[in-house]
Amino acid sequence: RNHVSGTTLEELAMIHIFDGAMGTMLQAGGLEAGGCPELMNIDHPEVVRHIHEAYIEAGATIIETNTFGASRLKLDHYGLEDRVEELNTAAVRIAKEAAGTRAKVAGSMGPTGRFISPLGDLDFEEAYACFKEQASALAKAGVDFFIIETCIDIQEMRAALLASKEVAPAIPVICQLTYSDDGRTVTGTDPQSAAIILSHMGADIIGVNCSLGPEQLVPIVKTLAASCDCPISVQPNAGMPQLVDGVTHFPMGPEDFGSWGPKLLAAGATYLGGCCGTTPAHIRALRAALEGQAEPVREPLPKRLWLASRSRSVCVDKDLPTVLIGERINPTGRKKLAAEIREGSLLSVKKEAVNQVKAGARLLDVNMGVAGIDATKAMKQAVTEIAQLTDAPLAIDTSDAAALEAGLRAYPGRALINSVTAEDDRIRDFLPLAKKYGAAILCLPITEDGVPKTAEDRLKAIEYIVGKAKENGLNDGDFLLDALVMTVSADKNACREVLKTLQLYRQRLGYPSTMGLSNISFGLPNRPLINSTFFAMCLAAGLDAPIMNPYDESMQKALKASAALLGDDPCGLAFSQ
Ligand code: HCS
Repeated sequence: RNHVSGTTLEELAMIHIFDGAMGTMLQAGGLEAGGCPELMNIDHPEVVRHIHEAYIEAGATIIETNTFGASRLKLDHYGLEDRVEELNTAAVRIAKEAAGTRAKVAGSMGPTGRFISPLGDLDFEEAYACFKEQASALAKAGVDFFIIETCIDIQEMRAALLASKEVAPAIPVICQLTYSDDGRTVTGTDPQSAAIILSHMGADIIGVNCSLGPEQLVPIVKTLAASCDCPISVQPNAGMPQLVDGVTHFPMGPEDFGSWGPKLLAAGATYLGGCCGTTPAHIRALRAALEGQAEPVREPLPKRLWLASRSRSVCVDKDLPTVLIGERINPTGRKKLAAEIREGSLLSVKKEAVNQVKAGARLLDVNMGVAGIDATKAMKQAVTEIAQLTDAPLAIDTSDAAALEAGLRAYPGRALINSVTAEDDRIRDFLPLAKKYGAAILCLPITEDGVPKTAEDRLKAIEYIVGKAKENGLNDGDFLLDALVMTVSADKNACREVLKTLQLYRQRLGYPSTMGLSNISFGLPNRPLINSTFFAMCLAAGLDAPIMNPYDESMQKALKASAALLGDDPCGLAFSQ
C-alpha cells in the first residue's frame, strides 16, 4: 500500500498523522505565563477548538485532547485538583466537535511531575489512582485512543498503562516515553527495554515524543521498531530547544521538519506528528512529505525470550551464550539469611544481588520465602530495592499469588515468574498475572500427582502449562522450561531423564530451558565434582539458563570449558583466563 490514512483505523499499520504541539500553541494563543493550560477548555474553548481545527485542516488524522496536565496531581499546582472530570470531559467534547468524522481523538495524559518511589516520594499506587481517575474521565467522554506521553520514567508509564487497561481495555493505548540525547530516559531506560516491557504489558502503539528534534529520534524509532511488533509512533519537537533571551525557542521550520517524515517512516514509525514548537504549518509539511510514501515493511520479529530491567534487556536463546541465573537470594536452608529477612533487614539480600552480578549472573532469582513473615510486603521491598541496585532482570520466585503480584507491580521491568506448574491453583492464579504485567513464565513440570519421572511425562506437563498459558494470551517468547532435577542418589535415572528432557524440550517445543542444578548431588560425596560434571552434560544437552550459585568456581570453570567444547568459544579465550 501507498497512502496516508484518511480516518479508518482498522489497519494499525497504515500511516497516521498526529497533530502538533498544544502547549506552545496555547501560549501563542494567549495562555498567560504560569496559567493552567487545561483551564482553557472551560474559559476559552474557542481557542482550543481553533487549534484542533487548524491541525485537522493541515492534515492531522488523529488529534490530541488538551488534557496533558489534567490529572489530579498536576492540577493540584493550580488548586484545580477537584476538577479532573470536568476539564477532561470538556477537552474531549471540544476535540470531538472539531474532529467530526475527519479525525480520531486521542486522550492525552502527561506525567505527574513527581517521581515514583524509591526514586521519589510518590507511591506507585497513588500514581496509578491518579491516572485511573483521568483515564476514566477520558474514556467516559469517548476518546478513541489514550496517549500517555512525555514520560521520563518507565515506572510511571507502567502505572498509567495499567490504569488505562483497567479502565477501558478496548481503547488502544499509545505509550510514548521521552529520551534525552544520550538515548535513555532521565531515569535510565533505553528504547529496547522500554519496547520489551511495554509491548508485553499490552501497549498497542509504542513511541517517543518531545525533548529532541526529528534527527535525534530516528535511531530511537529504529530501535523501538526492532524490539517489538507494535506500530511505532513519533512526535519530535521542532528541533532541539534553544534558550534565546531567556525564552525557549524551537528552531526548526515546517519544511525542514516535514523533510524528516520519510526518514522517520523508513525507520519504522507509522504514527507521525509533532510536539513542542510545531504548528499546523509543520503538520501540513509533514503530511505533504509523507503523501505517496510506502509504509515500511516490518517483518514479524522472531519470538525470543527477552527479559528486561529498567535499563537492560537480556535474551535467553539457544543461539546465544548461556545466561546464568543467580540463585543466592533465597533463604531456604540458610538460617542467617532467613533470620535477617524475618527481622526486616535486606542487607544480605542487597549484597547478594550486587555480588552475584559481579560474579557473572545475568538474571537474579528473588525468593523471600520465610515462614511467618508478610510475604507480600517482603517481596515488594526486595524487588524495589534490588531493582535500584542492579540492572540484571529479576525472576520473582514465590508460590504466593499476592506476593507475586506485589513483586510484579513494583518491578520497573519485564520479570520472569518462577514458577508456573501444571497444578490447578498456579494455572488459575499465576497466568492472568503474567499476562497483566507482561511477565515471562518459568514452566515447571509438576502436576497434581507430583513430579513426573520420565522425560515424556515432563514434556506432557509442560505442554499442558504452555497450552493454558496460550489460552491466557501468552505466546512464544514467554516461556522458559525447567527440566526438573531430582537427586541421583534417590533415583539412579535422575540425570539421564533430565538430559532426555532437555533434548525433548528443544526438539519438540524449541523454547529455552533452565534448571536448578545442585539438587542432583544431594547425599553424594564430592558434590562440587558431581555438580560441575552434571552441568557440562546438561549444557551439551541444550541447557540455556542454569539457576546456580555464581560464586561456585568449579561451576564457572565447567561453563567456560563447555563453551569452548561446544563451539561458543572456539579459541578458548574465556577458558584460558
Ligand atoms: N501533547 C502535549 C505534549 C507536551 S510535551 C503538547 O502540549 O503538545
